[in-house]
Amino acid sequence: MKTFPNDFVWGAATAAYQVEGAWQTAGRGPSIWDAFAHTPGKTHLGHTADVTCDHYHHLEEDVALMKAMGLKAYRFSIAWSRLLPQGRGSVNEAGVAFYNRLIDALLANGIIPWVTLYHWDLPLALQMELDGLLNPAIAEHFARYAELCFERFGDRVKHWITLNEPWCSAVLGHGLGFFAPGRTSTTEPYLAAHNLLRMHGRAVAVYRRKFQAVQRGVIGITNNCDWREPKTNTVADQTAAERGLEFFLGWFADPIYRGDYPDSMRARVGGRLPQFTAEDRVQILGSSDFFGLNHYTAMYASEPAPDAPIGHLSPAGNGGMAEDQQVVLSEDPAWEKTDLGWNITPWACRKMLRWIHDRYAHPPIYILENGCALPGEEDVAVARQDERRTAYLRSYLEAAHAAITEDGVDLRGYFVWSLLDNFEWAFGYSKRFGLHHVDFTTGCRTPKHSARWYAAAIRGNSI
Ligand code: GBH
Repeated sequence: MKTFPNDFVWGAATAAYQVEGAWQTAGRGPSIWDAFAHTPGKTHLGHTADVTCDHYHHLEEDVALMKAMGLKAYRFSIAWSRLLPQGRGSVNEAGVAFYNRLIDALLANGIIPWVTLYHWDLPLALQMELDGLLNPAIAEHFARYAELCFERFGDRVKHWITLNEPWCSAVLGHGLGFFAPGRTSTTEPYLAAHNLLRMHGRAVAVYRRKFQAVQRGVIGITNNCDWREPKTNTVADQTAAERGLEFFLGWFADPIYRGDYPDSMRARVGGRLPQFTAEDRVQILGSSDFFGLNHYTAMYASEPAPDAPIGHLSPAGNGGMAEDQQVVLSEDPAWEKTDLGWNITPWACRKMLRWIHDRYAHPPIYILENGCALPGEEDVAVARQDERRTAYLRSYLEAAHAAITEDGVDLRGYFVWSLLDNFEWAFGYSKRFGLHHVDFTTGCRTPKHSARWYAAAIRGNSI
């Protein structure tokens, strides 16, 4: 048996667009994901999240599921366009009321809310009128929206996450066009990423200047990173793997913890990689009270042969703009895979944590997402017997435990992705990550084996 530190935070996560539904209810404005999903050909079978889990109308029931598991914390996101239908300007009080009900219900059940301000659902008006993340002014608009959230919810919310996985917004949204707003470019990912960091920096500055002393909460960002394992132990492959991680996580974490993009990126991306103004640099440096990590999988990395073409290994990208980082990815056919084809590599989770610990001077870390999609789970009978998910979660938690006890990593919490089966972005409803099965016709929720196993782990603070 492996016991976790005393105050270890056991959580589960969701995101507004993936679970809420009620896309036109009570004054919610459209987001870029509504527009994207409603565009033919962008999502699996044209699926949209107009209804999805209908969490908007199942709020009390969903909090009861969390309570039944003994969840210590619940990570959810606020839909910017539910509060500000146009992204700026007048406030939709019905949207504020919905999140007040959710926050109050969580607290009444002893569950700590961890709130993400931006999980990819940019108000459509800001895309149409300003070009969204490509316009430097987006940072001010985000800071104003963030301030509204601190004002209205900060008396009860003490854990803030500015952005979820800016890498996805940059690479998948503006590089490969796989996510909203569906742009394809080798320049725009770097511009979007730069503005995302500026958005984060501004929002944190507002929180620290006006709210933190009184509200006494913490604020940070969560970045995603898939581990890169050197394919061989040659220096060339080790360097390639390191570079792969710098292009993936260093891109977003180095400016926050070290003051600029990694040297390897400056050298390869050249003039397409923006410079920080002195003001932005200072605002972004040190702007995270904790290190949020979303981690799922790993690949081998190797140095390309002199004449070898650099290809995208997967439609979801290879951890940076492939053309720029010059890292060849591959995988071991022996590795087990999830329903998304992602490798199940728990050992890599421990290495990932150690890498962050070493590179960023031992920050407090929270794994804010980890989980897996499994096949056949549209059938509730199959979903209830998800022992493979239980095994996945146990193996990653074992790796996390080793990172804490053997490597001295300051890991303080772990959030499963996800509480519920939900709208899996471009894959629509075809991929299921939930601890609870959702019947998308009836809205019925059913706990899977993994939900019961997780409840026992929480109860015992151990696996
Ligand atoms: C997260 O992103 C999101 O925050 C969440 O909304 C989403 O539902 C959840 O994960 C599940 O997808 O093709 O083998 O190269 C995950 C970020 C980035 C992780 C791409 C896997 C590709 C693996 N993902 N990465 S591979």
